[in-house]
Amino acid sequence: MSIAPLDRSARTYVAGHRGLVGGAVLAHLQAEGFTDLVTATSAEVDLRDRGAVEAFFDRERPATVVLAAAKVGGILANATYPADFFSDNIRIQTNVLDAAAATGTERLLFLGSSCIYPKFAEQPIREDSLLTGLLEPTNDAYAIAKIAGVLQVQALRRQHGVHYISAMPTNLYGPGDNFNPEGSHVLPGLIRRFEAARLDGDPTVTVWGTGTPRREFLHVSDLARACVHLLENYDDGAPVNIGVGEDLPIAELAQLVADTVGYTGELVFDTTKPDGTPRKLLDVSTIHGLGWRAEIGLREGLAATVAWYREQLAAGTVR
Ligand code: GFB
Repeated sequence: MSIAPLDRSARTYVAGHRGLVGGAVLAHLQAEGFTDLVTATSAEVDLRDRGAVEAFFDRERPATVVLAAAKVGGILANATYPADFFSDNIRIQTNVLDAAAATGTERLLFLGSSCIYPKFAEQPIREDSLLTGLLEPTNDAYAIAKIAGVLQVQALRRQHGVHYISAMPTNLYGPGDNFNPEGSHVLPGLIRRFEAARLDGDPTVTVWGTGTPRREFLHVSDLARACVHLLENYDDGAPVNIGVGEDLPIAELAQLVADTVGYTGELVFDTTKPDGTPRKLLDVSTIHGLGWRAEIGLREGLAATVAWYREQLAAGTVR
């Protein structure tokens, strides 16, 4: 298939439009002039329910699908609820991928995560390191579910000749994130904790782990742009990494969040909490070769996310 620009008038379904990724993808598609956008809340269509998904696809028959719906969470949520992360994600992606293939969806992008790669993969992590080593135990259930999604995309391409692709983003952040102090990822978790400490005048703030693991952070608006770019410029079964190409230690990130929030107290490291993977910097040469690069720097993106969080806090709508 020669890669053609997406038909902006064709029916386009964003699965997971109320989440961090889906919300950014929907906003980007609207900005790009897509005129026939379809969404459904989980109350309207529970994607874990195969019958409901089949009925939805029979009715809507989208030409393009971005599969951003998933059960996601930070290291503590993944370590605490592995069975839920496995079961929900396997059902969501299997139902959507099967229904898309059965109803003629032409282009589909499946979103995974950088945690699908081996815990001790050579850094930066290349896409071909997939399945070459043991996974990080705190999120192996979620990782196996996402790896299964990558393989299901490859199997559908082989068996049915569909032009579906998979993308593996690094750690994401931005407006629309989950700021729950226990279940969230590190960046929103720290924003919430430092802002509360600033407002309450707390002398110390606890950061989980040793602070030595390194993480890379991509603003979700950059990710949304990458999703459309890949749908219009990539058609192979191999997953494609999406990242910024640089990382930093958690301790440095925590200080950056404190500075951005304006917190001046002490950081305390709670080493009873897990560190997780020591590093997971993604090799982004594939997507750079396709003409996409991240544009939003961490300081700029963090300041905008803190501003957005404060607006939600004032409106009482923080998730
Ligand atoms: O973002 P995070 O929860 O997940 O944790 P991963 C990243 C690092 O931040 C870990 C430390 O070393 C945590 O110990 N950390 C420090 C904190 N303070 C906090 C805090 O307040 N909250 C959180 N959550 N972490 C996830 C996977 O791994 O990466 C997911 O579990 C997904 O499945 C996601 O793949 C992209 O980056 O370690």
